[in-house]
Amino acid sequence: MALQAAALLPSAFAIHKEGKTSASLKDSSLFGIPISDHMKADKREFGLRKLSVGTIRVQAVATSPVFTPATVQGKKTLRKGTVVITGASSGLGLATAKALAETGKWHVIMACRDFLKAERAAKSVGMSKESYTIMHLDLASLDSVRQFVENFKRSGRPLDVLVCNAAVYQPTAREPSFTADGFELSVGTNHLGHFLLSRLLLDDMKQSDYPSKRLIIVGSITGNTNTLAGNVPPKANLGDLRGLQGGLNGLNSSSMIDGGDFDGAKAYKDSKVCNMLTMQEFHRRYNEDTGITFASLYPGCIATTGLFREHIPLFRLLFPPFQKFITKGFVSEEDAGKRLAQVVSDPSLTKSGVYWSWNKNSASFENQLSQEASNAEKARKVWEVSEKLVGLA
Ligand code: LMG
Ligand code: NDP
Ligand code: PMR
Repeated sequence: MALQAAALLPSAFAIHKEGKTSASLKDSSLFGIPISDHMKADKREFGLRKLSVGTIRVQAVATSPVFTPATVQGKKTLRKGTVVITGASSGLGLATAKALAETGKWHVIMACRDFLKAERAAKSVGMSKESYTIMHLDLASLDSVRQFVENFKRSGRPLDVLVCNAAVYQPTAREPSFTADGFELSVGTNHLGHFLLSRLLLDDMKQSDYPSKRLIIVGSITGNTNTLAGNVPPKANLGDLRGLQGGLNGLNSSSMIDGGDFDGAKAYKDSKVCNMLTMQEFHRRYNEDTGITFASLYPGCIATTGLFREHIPLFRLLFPPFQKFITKGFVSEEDAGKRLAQVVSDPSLTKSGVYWSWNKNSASFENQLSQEASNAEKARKVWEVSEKLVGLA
């Protein structure tokens, strides 16, 4: 298939254009993080860089799968890490891909549903063509997830870090829509697609010889009812999981995890609770045996991303200034990308089972999850029901 063939190309239609200007940042202290001397070099990788202006190039180079060669870093020799980022075609995923690619220490696999959009996005932020590979992944189809995993394995690359970042949010939908497998779209994409992906790729991560292997699942404050943001209605609540158990198909079961009526904003928040619970369940089951770090995070309110594309225009107009000037929770895409890039590669963020957040000075800290989002029993149940739904049990 065209897409699968394309998925193995490191770079196809390459369109260079001037990148977006970035929001201001206090470079000296890297958003105020106290940086101990020995960490400075690593942290500075995520400082601001100028983006290149280029021309339109068309290129179709078929390469055989390559194992990234070792690179020399000062005295130590460490090969380039390989990081898979889902939904790297816009917003947080793209900004993270850019931040990691420009360190020269990472090869980014951009796992995206729209190949051309991803290619344009990579070029638009100035990522060099050797720094990334785009592979097709539609999380709203379990077949596509399995196909992606096969393609990745065939590429021969090791898997060092997996970032489950992609998401959809349908705040204005009156009726649910569904994935190829008949799951309500937000939970199907944000949770179930990622659940299958990360389960299928766990063995590859185990086999990697990279010094710090990580599985990162992006969470959010809005799924946490121990915060003000998490109390804006509709609130996340997985209830007794009766809808999830029934397959979220809206026919013989509710499309909502708790069995209630469809609400797109709630479905998104519920999916984020599942993401945060899944991270903790991974930690409990696999951290000790595998040494893999499992982490989640709230990167800040990135009010300008495509996540709000389905919201009404008035919301999209007012939301960024509201977050900037009233809640002060706003963070630019670029700064949020640097935060997630830290969770991917900062040598000081290796603790597993943690939900990272950043304070006003942009220093990272271990945050407290809400009661539901840290309920071990619920995490186990979500895991067990999910593995049945995706065909793993
Ligand atoms: C729903 O509406 C939508 O229907 C749905 O489609 C989806 O978008 C969903 O969550 C997403 O939201 C929520 C709606 C109702 O909120 C609104 O957006 C309406 C706005 C009302 C405006 C109020 C004035 C605020 C002043 C700001 C002005 C400027 C700019 C406008 C910006 C617009 C962008 C938002 O929400 C409500 O019911 C409103 C009341 C919400 C308050 C919730 C807070 C409750 C807190 C309770 C206790 C907290 C305890 C926890 C302790 C934490 C400690 C830190
Ligand atoms: P964007 O919409 O900009 O990015 C979402 C990405 O997910 C896009 O690349 C999109 O692809 C991709 N995607 C959507 N559906 C699928 C699918 N079926 N298969 C593969 N990829 C898919 O939003 P954000 O960057 O804001 O969101 C990124 C993450 O950050 C999400 O997990 C979100 O929950 C989280 N987050 C965001 C916050 C914010 O304030 N924006 C706050 C807290 C957390 P395409 O480009 O093709 O549409
Ligand atoms: Mg919120 C107090 C701070 C705060 C923060 C950090 C956020 C983040 N929000 C806050 C407060 C409020 N919001 C308040 C007081 C209101 C009522 C006016 C409010 C409203 C609101 C809406 C309607 N907020 C929203 C929406 C959305 O549609 C967004 C959403 O829920 O997406 C699921 C959203 C968000 N607020 C945030 C963040 C981070 C989001 C969106 C993204 C996400 O959680 O992934």
